[in-house]
Amino acid sequence: MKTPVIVSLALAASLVSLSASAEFAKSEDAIKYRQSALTVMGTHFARLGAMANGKLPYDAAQAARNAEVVALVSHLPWAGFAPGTDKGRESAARPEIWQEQAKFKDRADKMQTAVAERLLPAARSGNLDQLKAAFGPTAQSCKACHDDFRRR
Ligand code: ASC
Repeated sequence: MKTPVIVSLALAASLVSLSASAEFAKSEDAIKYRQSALTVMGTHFARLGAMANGKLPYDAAQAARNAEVVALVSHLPWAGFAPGTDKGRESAARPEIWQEQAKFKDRADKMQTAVAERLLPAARSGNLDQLKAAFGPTAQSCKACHDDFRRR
């Protein structure tokens, strides 16, 4: 069972890297896109948090599925932060995103690494203690970017 999931994730990731270079017709579309991706990622990440915190019954298969969604979608928002998309729709994005691009990219990379290397294997382990141990550091990688780049 495990190999096909990994293969399909790898295929999906290669499709995602192709689409990451596509442009959006309007700044508003890019902003909607990144907000949607972050909303989907946050929704599935929060379900893992609820399991880790005992607010939702632990279900190993659901935990793995949620982490797979987070892992795939973690690659998507960044294309929506293209130059010129600082305006065009109501957004919590701070101008520093476009002024400090290397730092922003570093934060995004760290989150994707935490998700791929900690959260996903922990969620696939079928072990709640491993999920609990991985959730906090991964949430910290979300927060590190929000602290510097998202309006409060
Ligand atoms: C979530 C979510 C985030 C992060 C962040 C972690 O569940 O939607 O944006 O965790 O709150 O600090």
